[in-house]
Amino acid sequence: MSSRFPAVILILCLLPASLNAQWQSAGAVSSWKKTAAGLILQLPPAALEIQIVTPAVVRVRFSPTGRFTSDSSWAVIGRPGAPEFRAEDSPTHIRILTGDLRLDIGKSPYRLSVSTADGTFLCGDDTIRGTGWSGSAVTVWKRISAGEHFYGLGEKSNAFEKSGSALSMWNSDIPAYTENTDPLYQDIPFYYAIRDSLSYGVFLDNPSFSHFIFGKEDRSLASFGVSGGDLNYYLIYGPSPREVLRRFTDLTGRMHLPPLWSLGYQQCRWSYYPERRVREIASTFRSKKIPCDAIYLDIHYMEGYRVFTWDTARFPSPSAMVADLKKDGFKTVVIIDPGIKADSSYSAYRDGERNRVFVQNADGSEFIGKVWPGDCVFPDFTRASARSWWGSLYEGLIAAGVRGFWNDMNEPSVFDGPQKTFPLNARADDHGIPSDHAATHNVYGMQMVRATYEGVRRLRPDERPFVLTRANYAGGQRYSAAWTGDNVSSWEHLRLGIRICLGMSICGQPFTGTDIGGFIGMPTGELYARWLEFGVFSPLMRSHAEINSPNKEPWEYGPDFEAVNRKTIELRYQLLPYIYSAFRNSAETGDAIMRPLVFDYPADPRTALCDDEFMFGIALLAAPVTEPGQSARTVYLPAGTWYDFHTGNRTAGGAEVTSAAPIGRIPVFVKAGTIVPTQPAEQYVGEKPPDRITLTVYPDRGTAEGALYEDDGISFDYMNGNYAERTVHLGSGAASDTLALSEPSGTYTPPPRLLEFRILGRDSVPPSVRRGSSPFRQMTGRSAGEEGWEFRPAEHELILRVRDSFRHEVFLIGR
Ligand code: MIG
Repeated sequence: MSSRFPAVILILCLLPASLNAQWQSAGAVSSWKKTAAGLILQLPPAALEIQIVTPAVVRVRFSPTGRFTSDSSWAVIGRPGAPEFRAEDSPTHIRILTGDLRLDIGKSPYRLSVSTADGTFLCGDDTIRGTGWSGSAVTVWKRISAGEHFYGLGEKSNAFEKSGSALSMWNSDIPAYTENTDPLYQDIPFYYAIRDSLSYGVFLDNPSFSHFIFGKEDRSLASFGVSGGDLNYYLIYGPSPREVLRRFTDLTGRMHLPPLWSLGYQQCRWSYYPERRVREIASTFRSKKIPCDAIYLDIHYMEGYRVFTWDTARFPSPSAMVADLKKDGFKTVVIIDPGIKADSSYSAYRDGERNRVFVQNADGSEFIGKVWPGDCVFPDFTRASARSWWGSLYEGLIAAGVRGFWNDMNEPSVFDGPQKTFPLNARADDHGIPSDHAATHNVYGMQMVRATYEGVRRLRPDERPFVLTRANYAGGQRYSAAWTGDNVSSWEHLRLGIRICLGMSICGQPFTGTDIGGFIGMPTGELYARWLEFGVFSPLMRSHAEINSPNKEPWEYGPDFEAVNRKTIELRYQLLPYIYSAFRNSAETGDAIMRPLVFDYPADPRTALCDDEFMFGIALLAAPVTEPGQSARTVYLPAGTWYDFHTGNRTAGGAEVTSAAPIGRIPVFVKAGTIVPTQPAEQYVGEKPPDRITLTVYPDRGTAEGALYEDDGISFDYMNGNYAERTVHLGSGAASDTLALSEPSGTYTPPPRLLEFRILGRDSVPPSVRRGSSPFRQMTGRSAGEEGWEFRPAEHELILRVRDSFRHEVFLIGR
């Protein structure tokens, strides 16, 4: 395994240098012209284009030869029309004013410096090194500002704050990776620079091998470069990290809402078979009353690993099995790898040959590589015709009722050959322009899940696809959720999992998760329970296990852990209204669901290095226990008021607190001023309509606000307005407090249920409560199912309960 990196790096980095041993640096601007979108500058022999994408987003494109490569992008789908900007010429500089930004372009030599409109320096090229090239490699060196911190780059296991690291982008299959392994399976060449309240992002949109160095080569410089093609990057101004991410996802797109069931608990292993074992796993979940929504079939369900086939000895009647599982609330998800067995008796192979969709070597012959089925050919997913061909192959699985698709091995990973991937000179297609694997390697997996997503959506237009991938690239969130590959059953990997998911999450991929319990090895009951706790607060909650490893299902660790794990998974289901609302927000705005503290609190220096606790949705701060033998953990709470999620106790932030954390209880805090919707646990999504939605109100000096988003959970009708989105607001007035629930926007009406408001932090019983203009009844004792209010002095809680009228409601709470 470890031998492949030196090989890749040698070939991709040293080769250009050996062709032309000396680096050349961009020199004087010989001429320039203004275009509708920006400027084009000649720096013979090089050329540079600056595009004003929006007033806060600037694209820089540098070609060492003066001839730009294609202008197409796999990642960028949103390029708004050219905004207005001003260009001012002086003997030494060209200045561009966009409204939000000021660009100063030095003419001799060419150097770019970017400031905000008010003149605050944001980032600038190093005066000495600037932009340089050697052979086909191009790099730019930027000055690091005092106090600047770096984050992001997607799936990275090394230190969360990237100062002092050198990292590269080359999708790679690395089982049992460590903190020092780089690169990993998926690459998002996008980073954040944050100093105090000033942030910007850099997105290097080039899917060939690229690298990023933050103060490692020279403490004062951050550099990034590509092995070939244009140095094509976007500078994205904030000023907040959240605005950087919103603008980045304006460019690269956002996920569609996934089916609600995919936010439930998912159970996987390599592999559940035969059918009897699959049924046994499903019935064990139900008989033990441990909630679960999905069961995965790994590679053994296929006939000799031939994708889109079934092993009929192990699975004699797939449709019947899938239908029975469905009756029990289980969705079946199957793995599909890119390799297609080179076997002339196999229809996918014959059909692909006929359609000429397979990757070709430089000489036009078909590339053959070994993966699970033996000798295989591989669809060239960079070609539109191959993608649509591939998409249609899912027809049979969809007809059999399979609900989700898991795309693996798509870095692409190949068992033989020097680089364990395709030959770098294999043919590829760059939006109609002949290209090669070296130039497109990092989008192979992304284009595979694009083909899968588009095909599945075409075949089953009424249902949102659920696709899970191991390899991806910037923008891949449009097609698929992502998991962090082959981790290990160790405490270290639990810690790494949080960090890696955070990195992907702030780079546009909100739907991430780890193999809960660890893929390789066997966790102790304690480690599994703790990992599952983190899983509740992971966007994707899926357990997985390697072939030949012992059983790792939630009940495999003895009755005590089984009870704990049941409660942990139940908590996930209780939180689903909150989590789904967070997904909706992410799908709409691009916001990350799981966020490092620095993302929400960039001006707080104590958040800069923190990667073992995180925000989950708007309101929750989760601090998983990642060490053995703990019954409490220290949690840093940023400034403000927080409530302990488990006790409702109020705590002041801006300090570390010790939170009780016996096994089964993950430290979670709720940010004051928010509202968290929950529901009773269920065995699977949609088992029965919830009879109650609880909206717990966590006031901040008497006020709070939140939202509840609901829809049918499965179709795309929400895009046509068939959803119900409501806001809840607690306000405090002179004589009374007001709790208002808006009428739903959208046309969806959820099934009838009770709404329960729990307002925390109330010290005394209110003299009166009115619902609109009528007095509201005080309940005595606990009379669930009835309307009225109740004060619980010990809990400092005021409870209001009404049947949901799906209309505007106002409660006036007297003082
Ligand atoms: O070479 O399909 O990361 O989740 O169980 C291993 C078998 C191939 C790697 C995936 C893992 C999956 C396994 N796959």
